[in-house]
Amino acid sequence: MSLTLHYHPLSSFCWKVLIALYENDVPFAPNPVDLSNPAERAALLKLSPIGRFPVLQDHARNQVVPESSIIIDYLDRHYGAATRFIPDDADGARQTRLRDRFYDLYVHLPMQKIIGDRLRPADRRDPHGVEEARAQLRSSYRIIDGQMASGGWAAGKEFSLADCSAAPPLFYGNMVMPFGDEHENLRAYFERLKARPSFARVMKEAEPYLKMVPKES
Ligand SMILES: N[C@@H](CCC(=O)N[C@@H](CS)C(=O)NCC(=O)O)C(=O)O
Repeated sequence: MSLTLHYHPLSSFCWKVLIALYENDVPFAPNPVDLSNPAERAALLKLSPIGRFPVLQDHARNQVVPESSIIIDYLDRHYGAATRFIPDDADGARQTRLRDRFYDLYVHLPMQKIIGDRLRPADRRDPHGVEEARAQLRSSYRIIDGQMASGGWAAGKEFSLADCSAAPPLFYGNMVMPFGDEHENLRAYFERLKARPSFARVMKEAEPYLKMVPKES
């Protein structure tokens, strides 16, 4: 098989890439990485010095591709099929990449901060940082609710890179800081995402692991 995805079944950034792979039924070999295992960590670091997943390895093209957005761009160019993730026209592409950045920076990172803090020892927590992350997430929910007023997908009429970016942090975000009754358009958008077969499959496969997500303490 040409593609190997180095990943973890609970990792939200890996979900983002899994959605893209499942959208177009691209065959790949999943390689779950346990970062607490020194040999597996060293193997990942050899591929990508940042030591984070996802990392895609394309054996046929002799390429190692880290970073979720870059991986999806790569899949779009080299393993493209029915679902195109980045439109060909420059304005559409810019709008899609902008939304991708929005979801990574202003939804995904604050969500990670909130969950990541729960994994820290009690005396190493960062309540101020978590409060800032919650404020950012709150304001991002409001922004998304406005963006989604006319329905559709994150960057317009077509499912795209931006929706792959949106689904995982909205899933975990809603877990740690529920959307609330006031964000009707956001809730409707999330329902559309959950009904999308690619994301439904990702959620189903992650189900057995979800009990490992740390609860508030
Ligand atoms: N910007 C990266 C972020 C990747 C990332 O943060 N991955 C997390 C899992 S969701 C990770 O590898 N965490 C392990 C660690 O930090 O040690 C991307 O888009 O792929």
